[in-house]
Amino acid sequence: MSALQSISGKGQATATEAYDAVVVGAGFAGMYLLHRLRGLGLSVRVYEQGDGVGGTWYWNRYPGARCDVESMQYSYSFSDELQQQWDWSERYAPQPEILKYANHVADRFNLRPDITFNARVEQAAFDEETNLWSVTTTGADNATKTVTASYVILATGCLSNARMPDIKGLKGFKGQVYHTGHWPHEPVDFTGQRVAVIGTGSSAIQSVPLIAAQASHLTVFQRTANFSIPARNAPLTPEERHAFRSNYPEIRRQAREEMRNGIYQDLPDRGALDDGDNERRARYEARWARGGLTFTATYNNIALDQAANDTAADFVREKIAEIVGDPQTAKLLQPDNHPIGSKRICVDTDYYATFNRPNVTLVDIRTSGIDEILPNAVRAGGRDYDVDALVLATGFDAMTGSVAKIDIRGRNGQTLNQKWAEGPRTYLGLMSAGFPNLFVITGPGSPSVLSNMMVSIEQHVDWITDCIAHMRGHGFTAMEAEREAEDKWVAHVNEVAHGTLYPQANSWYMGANIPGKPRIFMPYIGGVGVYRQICNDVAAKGYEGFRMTGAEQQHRAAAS
Ligand code: N01
Repeated sequence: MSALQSISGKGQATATEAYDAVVVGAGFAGMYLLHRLRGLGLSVRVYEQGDGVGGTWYWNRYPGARCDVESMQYSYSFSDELQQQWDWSERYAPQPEILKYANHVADRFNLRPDITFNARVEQAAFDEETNLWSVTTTGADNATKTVTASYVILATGCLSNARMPDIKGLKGFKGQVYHTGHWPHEPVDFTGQRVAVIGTGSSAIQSVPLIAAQASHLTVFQRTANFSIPARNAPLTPEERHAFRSNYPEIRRQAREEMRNGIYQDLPDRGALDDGDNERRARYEARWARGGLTFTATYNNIALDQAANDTAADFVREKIAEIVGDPQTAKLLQPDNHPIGSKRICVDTDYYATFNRPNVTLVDIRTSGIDEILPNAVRAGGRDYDVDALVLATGFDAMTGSVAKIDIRGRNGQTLNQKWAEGPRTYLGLMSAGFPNLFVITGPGSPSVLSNMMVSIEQHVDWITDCIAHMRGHGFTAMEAEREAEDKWVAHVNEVAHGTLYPQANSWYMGANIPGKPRIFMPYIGGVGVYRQICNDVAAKGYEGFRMTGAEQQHRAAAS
């Protein structure tokens, strides 16, 4: 099919662009998808609301933003030349470098001609007669445009819908207001300013030390204390790069097939209670000294067993008390209402130590919340804190937020928002029954945010590409998840989650950060290796649990 088809009717020519596939989003998922689908010979159009590639790394430009998975692993594996040639400068690359990498990939694989920037996808509606989607976008000039496509693939990202908190008086604040997830492209200078940061998740934990170093005073408003592990970030040496590069095939294989979270690491061979106090402390000390996310992999039952979890949580709480000089501040910073790891664990550089600075104040808002924002102050617990600028590190409507912003209409005109009103329902996190030929990359019900996103993105893109190749090879024009398979999968995702400590926390994994959002544990916690095997088995069994149709009509049409 050509990228541009002219459909003429009764002498009046109207032109509609028709694509084989429309991809929503030009982050790492959308870019790789474009590359693979073009490889199949498909015409593809990617719509991206930003004016550049990079997705999360395009929007999250706050001070200190960097990835928390080591860059040698948080990178594409599909091109060996790329992974051999790209030089990461640090163990955890900063956001500008990751964005540079995204742009390099876009240029290297000549992706830009098939991407429309500054275009928001507003609606996607499925036509049951033609098996085609109509996709409507709004461009920078506010003009709307509709194209058709056989497949629509949502590569919208899990943490892309920055959430403005509903705090009284926010709109009347006279100074600058920033959201970490929607940071300006121009440099922001807080020198000489009194700054408030609201929130203490990963984004705050990364940005607080840098903002504190600039601001005349920083006030951090904390509703829930979080566990954070030192990153131990450092420049990568040529030897370290070489160690990865020379062993990449095996490292990538293990990350994909053997690791629960898609990060190559040494796996624990025992539970936390299998060691005595001294041995356990030595192991935690070693992981703490090494730094990074893998702290919670010191033992194999930290996410499963409360008593085991307590040993890791106690260790981190002790570390906080050691680092923070003022005992009252240290106490506030020690998380005490959720198991360690049940909220996404944070990785920091000098976060806790920042509270030893004379120009930093921690304000506990756990019970009272923020009363209101005044034109030049934040009022909390009946006290006013004068500020010149406000940084909202209040997170995202995660996993479903960006999908929900699009008016997606499947069979019988049912919208995806109607179908997901009680929580997202998918088969394998890839498709939702009633929405044929609509795929989601790293959707709810897949490991996604519990994994190295690059591993999960590549797995989904490869699976979907193979699936579309299979459909086309067999003449199928529509594919859809079967309701029964979906129900079973949703039940399985739920059951596995409830076998762990994760659902105990009021986390964004559970939708708990958004008032009114259904409390469902959204990602699949079974691990990327297990999940990959399930997806491969489904494909090997002729896409079991999916219904493929259309080949009969094609045969009939060919015969007549
Ligand atoms: O957002 P969050 P984030 N009044 O939702 C608080 C990834 N990420 O942007 O916990 C007062 O974690 C809220 O309080 P509570 C990573 O997966 C990765 O920091 O709801 N406070 C919380 O403290 C991460 O998990 C990287 O009680 C309010 C904070 O705001 C995810 O993105 C870097 C409030 C939000 O924390 C999200 O992280 C950054 C209100 N009305 C992010 N509303 C790396 O790769 C919310 N809060 C390193």
